[in-house]
Amino acid sequence: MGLTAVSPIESFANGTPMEKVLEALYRDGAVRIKGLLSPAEIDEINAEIKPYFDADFNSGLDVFAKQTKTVCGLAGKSPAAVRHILQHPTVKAAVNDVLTVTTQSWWGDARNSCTSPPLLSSFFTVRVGPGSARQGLHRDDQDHHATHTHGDPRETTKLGCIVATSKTTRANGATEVVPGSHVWDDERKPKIEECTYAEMDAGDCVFIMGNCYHAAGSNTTTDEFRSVIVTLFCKGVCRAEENQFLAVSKEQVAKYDHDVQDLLGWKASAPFCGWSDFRNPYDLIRAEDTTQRDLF
Ligand SMILES: O=C(O)CCC(=O)C(=O)O
Ligand SMILES: [Fe+2]
Repeated sequence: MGLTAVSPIESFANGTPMEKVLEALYRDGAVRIKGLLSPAEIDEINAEIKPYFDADFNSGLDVFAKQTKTVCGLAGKSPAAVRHILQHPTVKAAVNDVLTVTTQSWWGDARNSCTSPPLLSSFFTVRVGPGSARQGLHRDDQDHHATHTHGDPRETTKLGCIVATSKTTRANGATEVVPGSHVWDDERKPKIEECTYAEMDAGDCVFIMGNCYHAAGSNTTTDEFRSVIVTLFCKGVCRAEENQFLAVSKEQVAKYDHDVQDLLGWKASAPFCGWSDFRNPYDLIRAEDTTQRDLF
């Protein structure tokens, strides 16, 4: 019948008080902000990323259509994206509210209250090319094997901020979102009829809770590229206690047996935790054929 009963994700103007934005985010699992970045800021980011797209990188992963290009590691490639997204006051406020963890614990006779600040989890572009099939609906907090049992909107380890760097439309692959799915249990399977589409102008963003089902849409156009920057943040506790990447040089890790390399973090944890350029990090230190990447 063409008509869908799924309500659109609520949109707010940039600068709307955070209480209103967060209320909608916790209620629906996702919320849009119009004009988070200015056209000049988007141009600056796109100019910094262009050489990497021109280098024609394709993840080779099944979770992206083969016509979809990705550029990962933006924190090292685009200082403008760092400034305009990671340091944006609205992004910081949302991330801190969703992901800051404060817990009380005993240390001897002292009752300590400690606060763990959020971390950047991944920072990459997704350019969906003409003819791309839709991605599978998924929750981004699956990386941390998060479980959802209490119907609690905040029961997640992650928050996503997807910034449009081109116009995104239903036809060219706007992000599919299932509003309300953030409070579902882990058995319920999301259906396409339950999706709405996060259509955006360049500079708009959608925040998506890590427990909310979503996917890159299909691109049914013949000539439009749909580009977004996916910025995922996670709870600061989602890491090892001692930083083994700084404790042991890459050269020394390469000399250890594979089981030690794995313990030091050079084997990704399935699904999708600990990758580098969407590859298993051990690809960087092991000489043998590494076609099995163990990401999923
Ligand atoms: O490209 C998009 O719209 C979403 C991509 C996504 O959900 C992901 O890669 O986890
Ligand atoms: Fe995702």
